[in-house]
Amino acid sequence: MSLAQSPSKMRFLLYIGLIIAGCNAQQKQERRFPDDFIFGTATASYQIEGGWNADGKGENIWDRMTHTQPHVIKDYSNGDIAADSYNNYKRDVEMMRELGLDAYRFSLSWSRILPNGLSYKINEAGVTFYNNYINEMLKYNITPIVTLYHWDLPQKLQDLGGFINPLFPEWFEDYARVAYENFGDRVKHWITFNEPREICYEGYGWTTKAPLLNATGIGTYYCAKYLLLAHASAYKAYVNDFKATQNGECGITISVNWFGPLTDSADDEYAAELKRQAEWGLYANPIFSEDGSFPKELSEVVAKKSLEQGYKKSRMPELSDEEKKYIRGSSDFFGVNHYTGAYVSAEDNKGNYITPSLLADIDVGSYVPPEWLSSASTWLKLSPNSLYNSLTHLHNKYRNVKFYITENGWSTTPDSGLIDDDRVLYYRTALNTLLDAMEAGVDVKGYMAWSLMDNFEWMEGYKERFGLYHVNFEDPARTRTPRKSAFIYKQILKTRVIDPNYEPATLTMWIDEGH
Ligand code: PNW
Repeated sequence: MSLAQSPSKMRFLLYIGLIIAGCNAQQKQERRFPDDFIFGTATASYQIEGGWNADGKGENIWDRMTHTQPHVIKDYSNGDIAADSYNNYKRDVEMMRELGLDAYRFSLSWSRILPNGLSYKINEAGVTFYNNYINEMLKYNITPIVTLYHWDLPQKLQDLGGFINPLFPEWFEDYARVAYENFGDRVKHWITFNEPREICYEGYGWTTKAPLLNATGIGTYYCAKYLLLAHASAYKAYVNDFKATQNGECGITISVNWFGPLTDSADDEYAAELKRQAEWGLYANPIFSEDGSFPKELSEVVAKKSLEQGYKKSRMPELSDEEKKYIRGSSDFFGVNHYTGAYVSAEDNKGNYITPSLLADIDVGSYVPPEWLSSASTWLKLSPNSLYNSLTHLHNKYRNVKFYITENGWSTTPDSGLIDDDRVLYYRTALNTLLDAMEAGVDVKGYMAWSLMDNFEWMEGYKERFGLYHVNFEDPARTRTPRKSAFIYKQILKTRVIDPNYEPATLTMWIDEGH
């Protein structure tokens, strides 16, 4: 008997077919980003704005360092003009519309708004610039996400000791209030600091970011303490005096790369834990953990080594019970900047660390498999599951925290052109593992690609490019041109699905209806 002659068999097959189709649809459904998931891109003031002394802006630590010590930047360049967003902000917003962004994360230049850093003198031209930028975004329904501090401290405050001055929390709170007062009617997402590790370890404890303090072994830890107090002060100012009327949220962004043990030995597990505590736990624990203290093992190691080295007390300052209480819980979300990962070993691949220093304190080695795809940045490799590992780890460690990925991206060389297949592979891999993490129960509300466009990559100058858009820095107009990755990102945002086979038909951009 043929199938066609057996209605019951037909019905059965149809039924099975529907189940399979249903499962497929459901599977596809599960791999979609939710409609209310916020997709955006990120930038930072000093990296894109230029206009370094325009219309009353004060000097900041990057102006000072690049002008007086140009040799510390790989190509002797600086951010005096950068991508000239100060004059190109309408084009920036047009690019956001081309990509179909839900949100745009950018930072305010403190010394553009408060030239000396202190809040008694406001530079109205600076406020106007940000008003224009924000209003242009809102015209097209693009949500501004504002970082108050992305590394460009007013030089006058640095002259007074910067983050190590106990008055720093007060200065920062005053500045934050000026920002809430002027922009908070339209800005509903605030990030106090971008990447405490890069501020404190690289800038105060080492020489890989301004202000090059090189106070190894001490600078990092003292900076961490006052940064956390400043963050908590700005958070509380928002919650107490603005939240009820402005209805927004305030949090912090911390760089979290993944550090897993090289082997499953107890020593490597401990080494990896120490590394995580030194890299990000130092800043995250006081805010997100239940006890609100600096990480336990790291504190113990620093205290022990300090005494052995003849210090009277630990080089890591204490947080008093009152300070812990003040800092604990002071964030509505955890902003994660994630780029890469490495394996950590208790014995292998150690460096010759300067003593005392954060690296000598933890004294662990790290290993990066040679087969991981390399970017144009020495530190940035495609570490396949690192975003998933970081997010699930943080989710298990700090309960009930909601996350935004506030940066994630890939660098290419200046001459690598517009076909950036490695960047496409990196983004697709990261976004797939982000979906894995969300399916595993991690509460992630949004994702910002770093970066909207090529920009001043700090010590690397213009030698490393992170943009979805290429910027021509030779051209006075700083012309922006979309790379292939821009079209791939646009497609993912529009469909909410990562199609591994999608290829753009053309590299000519357009704006979809509604943007
Ligand atoms: C971020 N790491 O810094 C910054 O927030 C951006 O301003 C910067 O342009 C971007 O990443 C690319 O470098 C990081 O060593 C610097 O893993 C270094 C690391 C991570 C983030």
